Amino acid sequence: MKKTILILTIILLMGQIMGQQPAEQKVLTKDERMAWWREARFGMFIHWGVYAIPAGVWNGREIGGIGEWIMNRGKIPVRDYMEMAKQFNPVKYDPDAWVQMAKDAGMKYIIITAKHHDGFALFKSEASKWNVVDHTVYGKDLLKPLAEACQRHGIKLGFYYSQAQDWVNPGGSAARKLTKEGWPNPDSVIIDAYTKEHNGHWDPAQETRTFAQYIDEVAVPQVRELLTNYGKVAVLWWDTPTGMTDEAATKLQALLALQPEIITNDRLKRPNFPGDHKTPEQRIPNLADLDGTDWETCMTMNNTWGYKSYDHNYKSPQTLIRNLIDIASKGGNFLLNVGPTAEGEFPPESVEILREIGKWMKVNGEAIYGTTASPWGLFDWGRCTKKTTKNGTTFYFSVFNWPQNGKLTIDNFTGKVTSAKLMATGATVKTSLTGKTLNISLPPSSPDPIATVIKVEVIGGKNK
Ligand code: FHN
Repeated sequence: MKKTILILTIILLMGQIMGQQPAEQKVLTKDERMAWWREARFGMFIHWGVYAIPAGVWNGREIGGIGEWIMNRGKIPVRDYMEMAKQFNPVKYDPDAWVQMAKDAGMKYIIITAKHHDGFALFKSEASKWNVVDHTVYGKDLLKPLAEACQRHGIKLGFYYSQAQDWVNPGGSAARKLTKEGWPNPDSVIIDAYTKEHNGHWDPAQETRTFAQYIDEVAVPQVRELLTNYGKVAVLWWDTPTGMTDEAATKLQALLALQPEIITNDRLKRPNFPGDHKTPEQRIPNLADLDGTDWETCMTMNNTWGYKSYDHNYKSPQTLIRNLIDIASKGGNFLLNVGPTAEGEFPPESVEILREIGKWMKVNGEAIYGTTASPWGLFDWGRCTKKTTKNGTTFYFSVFNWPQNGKLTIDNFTGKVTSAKLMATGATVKTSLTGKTLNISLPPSSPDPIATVIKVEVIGGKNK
């Protein structure tokens, strides 16, 4: 009986959605939907919400862990957290400046937390008054101007949506412990807790609705609002399927028909809702971990996704640029996070890092965009990315460790080199073949201490 009701619900939901679809909508293949994403390779993650107000401190005490988890880690009562949120007033919010900084850094898409686990919606929602328009002094939708700015700048916009965890809208689940990757603790006791209604909650106010009611009354209508009210949405980035059920996941997945070109990730519910790409977090997979599925590493610049006033432990531009190259050389995407302040500004350290990344991308971006994985795996001196062209293949050898003897060799190389030059200076470099070994002669010092790219164009060959 329950299954019949579910099937009828889905049919009804699909009917509603299809009714909003232009009849001529062509169903795209996955490769067609993923084409821009595989070309882009580099995007900006934005974790922004009322958690930027406490910024890691509550009642004068520093709360450990990632900043956007302060309500959970601090076991803050719902009433107190909501009271704090009223003062959210990002008067310095300038979405055009944000998008320009992402664009100048060489990023091609932006994913912003439309609603994170604290349930606070950065957009006007009829499903819950716990949103920036109805609950804060600021009183304006934050996503609409961002969507307009992305449109103006030709940057794709996606929404992160915490579909299961919601620590304020009653019935939303609450993970109690996270693994180092940020996932709920796989320990059986904890997992068991997730499947029981309300385990993980710390305030009775979180328990006045069931999870199923939360899904129907908050998550489904809000995802529909996000996929209806903001123009074309390029990505729906689900997160932490804590307590998620197949029934709930099926309802949410059905809404994607509102955006036929949309891409989603593997976090709606595992393992039977794989989405379009995997999401290694705060780590870059080893070649052995890769199985041909599209993947995107998401990573913080410091140690927190949401802003914390005292986390100044930022990775260097060198580390982040080399991460980007390493990821591209393995065929993945890099989603690099910024956690804006409560006033609506990127932290100064993030601005500076984005500027430095942009300088490198301005010269070498073609070694990242639209490339595929190296046919030779990794080199101890650096990485390789590849682009198939109509005339043959272009290889981009990114050198991290400049050879003392001025020589690079690449074994198992086939084909004829037609051009070889340093992208940083445009200078031609000498190459030669010894059997199947390509020899590249380099100047005494590296023009770019972070990574000098050697662009080698080849005709023929079987360097797969
Ligand atoms: O719990 C979240 C966390 O706050 C953050 O949003 C990351 C980003 O991928 N995802 C979850 C942890 O895996």
